[in-house]
Parts: sequence; structure tokens; C-alpha cells
Amino acid sequence: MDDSTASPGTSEPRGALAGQRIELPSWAFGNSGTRFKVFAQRGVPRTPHEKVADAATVHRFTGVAPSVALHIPWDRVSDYAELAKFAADLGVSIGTINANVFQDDAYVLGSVCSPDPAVRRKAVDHLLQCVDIMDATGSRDLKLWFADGTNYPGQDDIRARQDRLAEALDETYRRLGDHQRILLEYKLFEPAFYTTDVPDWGTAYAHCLTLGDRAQVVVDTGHHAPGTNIEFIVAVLLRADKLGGFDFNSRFYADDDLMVGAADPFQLFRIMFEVVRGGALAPESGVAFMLDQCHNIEPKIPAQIRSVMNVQEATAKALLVDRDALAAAQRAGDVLGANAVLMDAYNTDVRPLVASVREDMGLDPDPIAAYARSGYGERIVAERVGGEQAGWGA
Ligand SMILES: [Mn+2]
Repeated sequence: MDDSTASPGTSEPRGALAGQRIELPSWAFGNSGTRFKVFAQRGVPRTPHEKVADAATVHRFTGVAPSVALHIPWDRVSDYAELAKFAADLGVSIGTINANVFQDDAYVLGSVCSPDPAVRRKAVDHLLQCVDIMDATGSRDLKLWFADGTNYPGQDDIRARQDRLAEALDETYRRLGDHQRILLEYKLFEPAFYTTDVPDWGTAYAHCLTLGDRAQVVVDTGHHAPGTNIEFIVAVLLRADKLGGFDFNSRFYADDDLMVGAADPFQLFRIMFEVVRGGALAPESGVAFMLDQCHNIEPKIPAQIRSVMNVQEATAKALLVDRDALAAAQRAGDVLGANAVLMDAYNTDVRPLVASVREDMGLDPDPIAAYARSGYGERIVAERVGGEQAGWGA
């Protein structure tokens, strides 16, 4: 989008904050860990329904997280329309459907990029099944992240793998309904260590450009090399109308999947400023703001609440930037003045503003304390006895 479609210089922070929408990942409520150890927590959901109930609880205390993303097959149920109805009864909806073509033995050499056509067929069939699920849940977005890549030079033909990827994406794209989108996510490395088939925004962008308007790029904030200027990527993709959404999390080293805004709140502010500046904050913009996190050692529901609050605070600071003063300083070549405008907003304590917006929405100004008082955490520990807790392999 060009300058004329950007939001005006005087963004109204209160309305924008109340209207913000952040999507929760079902898998954040399940057990998670590293390849070294998964630490089980008491009260963790055993079923997709219990994950949705926990997500609805986060929404109840934050007011801005009304949808929950599913991960297939981790959230496989026999009746997706019933799950959507269950969610609606709790005041939330089923959001993005995340495909998973990385946990089957068949995918040892990749999924949609595998050299074996039968494996590629199996993978694409899964993607098509995910669109069937979207039809049942009313979901708009199919999020695709591929673990595909190679570990050793010469292992496979880099360019042929791109051809296979393009073919799989094309077949999936043609299956989409008019209101549905493919969100293509990239990641620098891991689990593949030499080449990754969608390693960066440029590769994702190129494939989305070929596919068409309903294919857009997802920026997972943890999927870059250290030092990457993520807000630059955001600005470029927004300008090209190719930013489909975010997977928010934060990282110190690699794909840490820590709580968004925990490792580098200043970076999150800079990203959200480009979102605001690009007119992409409102839900109508089509940019999806999703969390993609794992809470390995901290309690999961309060961690999701905290994450939503972190996004809100970064957004509030971005909304407080005096865009007219910034533009004037930029036009005048006032380097220090322009930087000071941005830093003034960043250094503002926005917690009272966000708390006051919550009160206007009929919420407790302190969602963490309100959740703790609610007894929900104790209740799920008491009730969720027996069964198999959800985790990555569920
Ligand atoms: Mn992600």
C-alpha cells in the first residue's frame, strides 16, 4: 500500500487499543519444552476443547484475544463444526489452521519438497484436508510452515525443491475458497541445517507473488538471524500489500519461542510502529496478529495473558508516536529530533492508558491479578485428572 492508504498522523490510541485483535495458539496451552525435556504442568488440557476453554479464559480477562488457532493434527477432532460451536459458546472463534507436515516418518527428507512424489502427494493431501477443516470452522487463514530443507551440500537439488514447493503451493491455493488465504511462513534454519526451502521473507514473498492476492507472508519474529531488522521487513511487506500476519514470540538466541516482548520490547515497539504507520493495526487491514509461543517453565494461561499485555503495551507506545512531529523532523533532516520523537513515545509508561482502556471495556484493569483471583487455575488442576495431557505429539 502507498502513503495515501496509511493511517492518519493522529491515531486515536484508545479506540485502536480496544479494537485490537490478537490470536492465541492452542499449542501454547499444552505441555512443551526443548529436545532435552518437556516439563509437564498440572491442569494442562487433554483435549482441543480444553485448549479452547483456556484460550477463552485469556480472552475473558484481556478482551482482545477472541480467536484461537488450531494445529493439525495436534488438534484433530471428529467434528470441527462442533468444536467451532463449542468455541462460540465460550465467546471465541476458531482462527488460523496451522498445517503440520513435519512429524511423520515419511517426511525425513522433507514434505512438499521431498524427492519422493508419493511423500509430496501425502503432504499436499494434508494441506488440502486443512482447507476442509477451515470450511468447517469458518477459518480464513491456512498457515504453512515447512520444516523442509537439507543437511548436507549436494543432498538434493536446491532448485528442484523450489519447483516442488511451487507446485504444492499452487495446488493448495487453487483449493482455497474466495474468502480464504494462504499465509506462508519462513524460518532461517532448523530442523534443516544446510538449506531450508523457505528460509526468508524474500523466498516466501516470491512464492506468494506467483500464487496471487490470497497468498501472503507471515513474519514469525523468532525466525530470523540475530540482528535482522524485522521492522524493515514489515515495512517492505506492508508496502507491497503482502504482509498476511505475525507469529509473535521473542528470542535471545534462535527460535526460542519465549513470550513476545520479553527479550526485546524495543524491537516489538519498532515493529508495531511500522504496523501503525502502515495502517495495518485494525482487523479490517487483513493483517493477523497471532502468538506462536511455548511456555516451557512458566504457567501457560497467565503467560498468554502477559503476552497479550506486552503486545498491547508496544502497540500503545506505537500509537503515541507524534507522527506529524516525526514527519516534520524527517523532512527537515533533523536526525536527533526525529529519533527523539520516536523515543519519547517508547519511553512513555503506557500501563495506565491500557488499564484505563480495559476498564472502559468492562474488564479488570489488571488481567493477571483478576485471573489469579478467579480460581480458574486451581479449578483446572482439580478437574483435569487422568487422560493424556496435550503436547507437541498429541
Ligand atoms: Mn510460527
